Amino acid sequence: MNPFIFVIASLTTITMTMIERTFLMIKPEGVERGLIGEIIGRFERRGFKILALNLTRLSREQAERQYEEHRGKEFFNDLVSYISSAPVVTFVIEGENAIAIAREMAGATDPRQARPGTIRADYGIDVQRNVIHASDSEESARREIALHFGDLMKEDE
Ligand code: RTP
Ligand code: MG
Repeated sequence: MNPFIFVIASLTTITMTMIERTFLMIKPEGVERGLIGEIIGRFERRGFKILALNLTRLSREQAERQYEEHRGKEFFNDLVSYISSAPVVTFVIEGENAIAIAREMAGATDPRQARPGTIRADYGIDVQRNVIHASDSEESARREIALHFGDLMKEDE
């Protein structure tokens, strides 16, 4: 192979296959409706490794911190009350391009707009009760993993 093409191909492979971690949360109705196994199974079958997992109920403060980018928006209070109203499952996955792929698997925010085959389309119809949260960027993933699984970050230091 032409050495120049080889270098470009190798660089492309390196940039295309970034091993990432991302934060996910099955929202209260997902837990209540018995969808935990169903949803986690999708990430396992896709090939992601589950690095941390917790069935927990978020305090109001934790829910506010989780969604702090939305503070001041008209849906913020309802969102925080809802997320802290009952148990959720928080988990961290690891794998190639985990952040973008998890967002794609979650689907559009409003389940009515989400593509069939995505979690939000397959299990919901209500924008607030849209079953799952997935970090939307590398920065959010880092921040949210630290917020919910601080110990996991310490292990990496
Ligand atoms: P998430 O953070 O939960 O993964 O959702 P997302 O990135 O797709 O959407 P985002 O804009 O971050 O909104 C956070 C959550 O707020 C609720 N929401 N309600 N009533 C409304 O118009 C409205 N808009 C957003 C949704 O539950 C959304 O997931
Ligand atoms: Mg979001």
